Amino acid sequence: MSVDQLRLWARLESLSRLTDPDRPWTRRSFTSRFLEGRAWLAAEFRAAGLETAIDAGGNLIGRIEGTEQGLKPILIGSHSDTVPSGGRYDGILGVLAALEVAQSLIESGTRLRHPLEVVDFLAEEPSEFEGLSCIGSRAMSGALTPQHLALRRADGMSLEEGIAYVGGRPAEIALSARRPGSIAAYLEVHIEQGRVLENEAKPVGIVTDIVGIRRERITVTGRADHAGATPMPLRSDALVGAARLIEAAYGRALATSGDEQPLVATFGKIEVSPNAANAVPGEVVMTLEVRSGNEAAVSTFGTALVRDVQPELAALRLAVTAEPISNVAPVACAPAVRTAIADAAKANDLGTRDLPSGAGHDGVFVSRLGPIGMIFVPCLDGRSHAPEEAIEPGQAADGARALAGAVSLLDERLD
Ligand code: HGY
Ligand code: MN
Ligand code: MN
Repeated sequence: MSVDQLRLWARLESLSRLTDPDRPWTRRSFTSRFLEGRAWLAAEFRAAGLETAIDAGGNLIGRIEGTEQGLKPILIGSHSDTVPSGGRYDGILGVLAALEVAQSLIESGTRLRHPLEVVDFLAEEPSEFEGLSCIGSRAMSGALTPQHLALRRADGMSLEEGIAYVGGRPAEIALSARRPGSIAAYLEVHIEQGRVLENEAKPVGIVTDIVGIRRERITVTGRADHAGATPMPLRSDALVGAARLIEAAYGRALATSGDEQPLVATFGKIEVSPNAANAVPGEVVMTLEVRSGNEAAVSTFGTALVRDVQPELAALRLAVTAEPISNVAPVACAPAVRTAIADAAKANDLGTRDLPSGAGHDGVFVSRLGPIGMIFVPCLDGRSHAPEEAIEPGQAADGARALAGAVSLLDERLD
């Protein structure tokens, strides 16, 4: 069974163009733009011959029945939402490679033993609901709580309302969550979002594990004052305190770069108030995100940072607090799935390289339901979460070929 490279590339072009025109490429979850993309995807799923529906958690799922009764489904897919001003391929490559594999199976008359489900997971990227990510895969795996559903975004919409807005049925999420062991396997094709495969000229990366991610809300409290009339020794400038925390976090994370499991720390989101050129910042609220394969290091980084920098901030007449937002442990990809990917790549003469994922993915939650694996393809200069993100048509097709081969092998090998 072969995949159609031209059709895959044409679909990538079509879906990526459904973006906020003023900030390519942007298709934020829970927006009308996202629904445009979903409508297009659902039409493509149906045209390809998939039984298509949206599940309770808002995931778009296209299904092909298997030949053997009672076998658990193989899931393949990714996400179709983006970060603001993100790239064209993060997420949709995995959804459209999965669709290409499913359609090629149907067209070639190949029937798998297992049911096959192509999934577009809702809101994989940090959402406007307090930054919560992987919302659809949390819902599918029973990890979306009533507290999550009660989160509200700036315009007042609750996550519960948001899931209904995209066609989900929030009241049914708890009951319809899938059970551990309910899937045969999950595979996702994704751009690497790093430089390893490009540097080593390897077309396929076999992911070994997905890093753990912890996000905390750090609040620095000072006092808003007149920027002209307030002498420097009397100020409580919250942004100066935030700068000390940011500098300290950067240095501590940098120091781990040579470790076997390095840690990365990012303050990517920051709000200053009153945020006026002529006012001393009275408060800073920012998100500390820490990632590593080393779970213990991730869980203690924020607490240690605040504890150690707090005296310096007190001397600046500032207070600092840290509140957890989310915490996801690192997850290992399943050996049987990794082997199937390696065998499929070999059968397609595609060179491979094992590597960890520094990015988070829905597979972290889907791993609660069964064995997972990820197939990385190179992207230009490793760039992602930026409009410069780029891949070649052949690279996209290589990912789809490896996926097609791995699905066929897992279908033969798994019960
Ligand atoms: O943030 C991540 O790692 C992923 O791109 N959502
Ligand atoms: Mn992403
Ligand atoms: Mn992604």
